[in-house]
Amino acid sequence: MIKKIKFLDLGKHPITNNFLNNKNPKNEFFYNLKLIFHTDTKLISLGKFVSPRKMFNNKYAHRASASKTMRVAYSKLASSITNKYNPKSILEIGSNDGVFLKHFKKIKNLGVEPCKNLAKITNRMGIKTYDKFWSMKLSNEIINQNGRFDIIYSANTISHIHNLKETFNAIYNSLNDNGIFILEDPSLIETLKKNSYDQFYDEHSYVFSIIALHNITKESNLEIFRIEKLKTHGGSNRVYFKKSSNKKIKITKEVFKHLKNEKKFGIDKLSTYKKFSRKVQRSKKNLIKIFKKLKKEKKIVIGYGATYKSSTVLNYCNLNNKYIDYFLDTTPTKEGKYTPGSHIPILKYKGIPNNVQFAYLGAWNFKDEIFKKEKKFINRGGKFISHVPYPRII
Ligand code: DWN
Repeated sequence: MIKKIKFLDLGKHPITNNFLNNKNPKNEFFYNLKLIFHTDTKLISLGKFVSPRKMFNNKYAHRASASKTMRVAYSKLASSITNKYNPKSILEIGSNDGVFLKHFKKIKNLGVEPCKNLAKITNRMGIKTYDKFWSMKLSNEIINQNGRFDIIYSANTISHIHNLKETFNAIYNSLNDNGIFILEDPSLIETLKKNSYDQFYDEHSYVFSIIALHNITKESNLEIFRIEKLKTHGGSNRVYFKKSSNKKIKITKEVFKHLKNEKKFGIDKLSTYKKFSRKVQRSKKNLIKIFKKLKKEKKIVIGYGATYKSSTVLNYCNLNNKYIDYFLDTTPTKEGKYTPGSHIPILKYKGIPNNVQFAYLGAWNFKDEIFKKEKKFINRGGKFISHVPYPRII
């Protein structure tokens, strides 16, 4: 019997991509953000999914190429795929602004990107992009027009798709017999270790463990054969799959090591998530304490990086414009807007102004890049605030 058990209620949340045009919007959409443990597959998911069309539309704000860290990571991965597998064709599911696919102009490269504003960018770059949601129907349409693929890559996208069974079946369908599917998504074990509960929001229907991925994909005849641990996005896994029928590719030792480590950590036990839930509630209390103290001391506090993730923190901890004067963000489509639910203005990044004393790290996952860039702020005594791995002033 499939059992789904709720272990954390994060309250009411808006659509994280809904950056607002004004401070007092009418009819802003909210949903209940709850987290669920699936006892059969050991998956962790949201309790209720938000309609994909509400989230992924032609006003999608996030640009994968916005950070140097990610531009470098995608360029390195492209070289490594080319050197190791020498593919003749590649398909990317969730191609965003083409930051990865642009490295494959010499071979058959195709994108799938349901956010029409983004698909337009890559189509203009000469990368054929289907502006549709990934499905078996689309997989068959692409096969009819372009054939199957040597490599299918998908970063920070599969965790956003509700129907995993159809998703993986369609990936199997679109792969050549010797083809490889590479998935990259935030790691559940890292999320638990870092108490980064902001990995959960409308778009992240799932945060994957290797155990859950192993359990789900075997039904689609896909098999994990290699795993790379990444620092990106607060700790991610790059997981390589082959068709189960392909015996030429050997399963590496790390795969068994990851499965063993996760089991030892308790990824498959409800008690692990109950403990996480208690830690998250404590984190909320302590973060609010920091902001209240700074407010009382009349400090000038801003936000740095109006991330989708930070929406979970701001709305769960009721942090609004009373505590954070404004956010700075380098993404042009977020400039002049307000953060969803918390209604904090977002300003164009032109360096941190001299009067700012504290900056809440919405983009804590880019801490190293940001600390390097903001030496002037740090040297003049400016401090960052982060809730990861626990609420603190850095
Ligand atoms: O999975 C997802 C990830 C990959 O991207 C999506 N569901 C949505 C989005 O989530 P996010 O907003 O939490 O992602 P990032 O990449 O952590 O966002 C970083 C934000 O911070 C961007 O808006 C750019 C901004 N930024 C900045 O203003 N100055 C980033 C850096 C590094 C900077 O120096």
